[in-house]
Amino acid sequence: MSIEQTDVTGKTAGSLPQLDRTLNVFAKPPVRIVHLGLGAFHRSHQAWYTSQASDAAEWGIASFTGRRPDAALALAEQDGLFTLVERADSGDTFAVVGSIVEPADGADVQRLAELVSAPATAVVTLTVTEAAYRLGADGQLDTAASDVVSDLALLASGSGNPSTPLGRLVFALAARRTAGAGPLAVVCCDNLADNGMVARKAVTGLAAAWDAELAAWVAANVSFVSTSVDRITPRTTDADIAAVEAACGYRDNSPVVAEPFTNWVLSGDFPAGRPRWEAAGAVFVDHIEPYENRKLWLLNGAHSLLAYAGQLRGHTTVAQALADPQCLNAVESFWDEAEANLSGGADLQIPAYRAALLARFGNARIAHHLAQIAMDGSTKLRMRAVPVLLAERAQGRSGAASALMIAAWIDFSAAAETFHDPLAIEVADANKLGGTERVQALLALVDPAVAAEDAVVELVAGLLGTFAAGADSR
Ligand code: CS2
Repeated sequence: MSIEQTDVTGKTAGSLPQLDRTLNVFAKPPVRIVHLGLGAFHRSHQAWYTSQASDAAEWGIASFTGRRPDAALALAEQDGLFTLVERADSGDTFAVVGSIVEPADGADVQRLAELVSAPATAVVTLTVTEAAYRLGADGQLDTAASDVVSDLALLASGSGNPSTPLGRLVFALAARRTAGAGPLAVVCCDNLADNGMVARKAVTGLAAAWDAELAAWVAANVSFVSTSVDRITPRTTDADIAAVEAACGYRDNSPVVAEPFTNWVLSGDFPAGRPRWEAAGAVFVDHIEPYENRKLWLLNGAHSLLAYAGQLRGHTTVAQALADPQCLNAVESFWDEAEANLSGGADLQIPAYRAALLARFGNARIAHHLAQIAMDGSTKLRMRAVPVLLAERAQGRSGAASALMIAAWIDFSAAAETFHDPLAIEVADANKLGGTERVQALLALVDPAVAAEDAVVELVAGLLGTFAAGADSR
């Protein structure tokens, strides 16, 4: 793919990019990857890596939206092309990404099944959000969740199309089995610990509840690859669209803005092949856990802490919250706890990783909104705060800095005007209770084992109100 970049600070590196396939070096690559979750992050990450692979000409992506068709409609008007704005402290660079060759409405389940069952399709990637896997706090598929129940009914009766991403994927995998198109890899790119296993449990759980033979086929033919994905990608704004127009001289209705930093670590098999993503810097490892934990705890953990603490203290973006000493201290203390429990040795380069995070979070030109990060906290805290808290307590320490992240979430859940969470109703009910009972009920929504420990309930209860306006002394 031809990538031409412009430095908006003045110097032009190459000619201006164009949203025009005829000007790109390659014609449309054939669809060999199907993606679920067409959003900004997918475009700045997997689509970018695929466009930079050394065999990019062979790998096109059909990318399906989640709940609404809008992103696919807008992208389809541009033949799938979009501008990636890399926003550094020092300026912007612009590049056209051409790997998405078929932007599609997620509701078009027949097209999804057609593409997943095509023999050329080798990889299915997923960015469907942490909450979409519908695993309960016990780590198993929540077969009582209302959307799981209704998808299973639709699958069983054959009377309509499933509406959840996992239901749609299972439907499409059944079509691949019928077509005899052979094995393929499902690559989970959501921020979950052991995300390949999570995807496996969700997919096989749903398949087994529908059709035992399909579940056996999935077990024998689908490889679930675990990955750690990283690139800060805030939501695109109208100002971003105007910036692209001003710098590039064309109208792109779907640009995506991201930090220059990007990282992808993968572990698992690709039985039908894969793009040579390593040419773009992707790393393939045998043991992903240390990388996963480093990213989930240090980056995502700090993000969640800043999201709740920062908003309680009146901040809007990550960079603003980080500039507040009270929030920064909380992050550093949480990082100390996380670091003490990260195994992986010197290879993980934790001091350099922490320093780089401070610089990445401090990039004030990336307006990364805390409200966006604050969403789905009950699921996110399970990955970001709970493992560190439990590890600290297992070592005989208090885990106070991890507990503070949960306390901030609890305070935020009661104070927020908009509270977006798969358990929002349960959270609202728990918030009607008082004192310790309330804290215990809220903790139980995050992790029942944590809620069962009276000492943790007391610890969290004692930390409530830390980030209230004017509470600077803690
Ligand atoms: C963030 C992530 O919204 C969130 O929960 O923590 O989207 C984060 O920006 C990415 O994982 C960065 O790679």
